[in-house]
Amino acid sequence: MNFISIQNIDSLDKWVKQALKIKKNPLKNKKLGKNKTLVMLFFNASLRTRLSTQKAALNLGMNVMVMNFGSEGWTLEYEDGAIMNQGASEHIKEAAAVVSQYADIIAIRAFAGLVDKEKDNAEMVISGFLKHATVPIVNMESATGHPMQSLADAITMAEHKTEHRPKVVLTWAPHPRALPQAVPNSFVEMMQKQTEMDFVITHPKGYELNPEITKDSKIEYDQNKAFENADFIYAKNWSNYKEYGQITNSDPNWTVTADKMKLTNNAKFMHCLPVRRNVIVTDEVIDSENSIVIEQANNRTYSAQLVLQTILENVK
Ligand code: AN0
Ligand code: CP
Repeated sequence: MNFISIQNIDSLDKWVKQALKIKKNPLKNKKLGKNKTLVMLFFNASLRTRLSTQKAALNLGMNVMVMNFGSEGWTLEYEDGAIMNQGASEHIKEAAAVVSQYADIIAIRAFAGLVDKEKDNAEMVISGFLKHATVPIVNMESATGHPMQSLADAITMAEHKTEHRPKVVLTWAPHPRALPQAVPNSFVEMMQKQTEMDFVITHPKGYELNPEITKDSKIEYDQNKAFENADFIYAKNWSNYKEYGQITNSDPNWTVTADKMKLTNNAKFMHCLPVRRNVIVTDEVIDSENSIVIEQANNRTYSAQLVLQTILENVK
């Protein structure tokens, strides 16, 4: 069993309930991972994913090895039949097979390059490991998805919802650097699996996410209108998907402010972090009582722990 996408979750309600059970007693399965090793490979920076996934593995009694592959590993070749007389030193075929000798589970972070849409959509790194590794693979944010984040988001909303059918708004916000669509993609896919929530995406015209992911999810281009009566505001920047990887809008009017939060039903504020203060969201909002970003980060541990536990139970 691999955990690559939100689509690997059969019943979201069931997974959220299980994660909340783990949160109540995180050390209950301390023996499950005994003598099993998680190898985490990072092709990009991380704070939360690295520490929460490591903590989850330790809670399960696993051993953990972490490698910053992007800066410390050999440059990998992914193309079949490549004549390797250029920059890459090692082929994914050997690299993935070799890491599998040391690992019972391999977790990988490899962001979108945001240059070549087809390459990013092909998930070169994750697909290469899926093809050539011999142990389960976990996605810690790939080119197109960040499912462990969205599972943590679902857990956090379940804990903080006060309405029977809350309204959840995913809002684009400006950012000085081009960011991937992975977080909003997985958030959308997770929201599509919610049975008792209304969902609206708001972003400037032209910033549509991949339509194969958004499908018939509602889009409202007027941010103020989208915020009306919302119970959760989930802010995130992403770069343009059509004009791939470009920043075609940096309008500060899209920043989440206290005035905008006043339009909501006393909504909770969410962001996956790291966040640029006073660009994505004002200090006033992120420092307010309605901000649940730290609890969201805390829930990354239980999201990761459920994923690792499910895999360990399946390979036993
Ligand atoms: C990354 C992104 O937007 O995908 C990671 C978020 C979890 N964010 C940045 O690079 C700032
Ligand atoms: N939210 C998240 O994945 O944070 P890091 O990039 O710090 O891991």
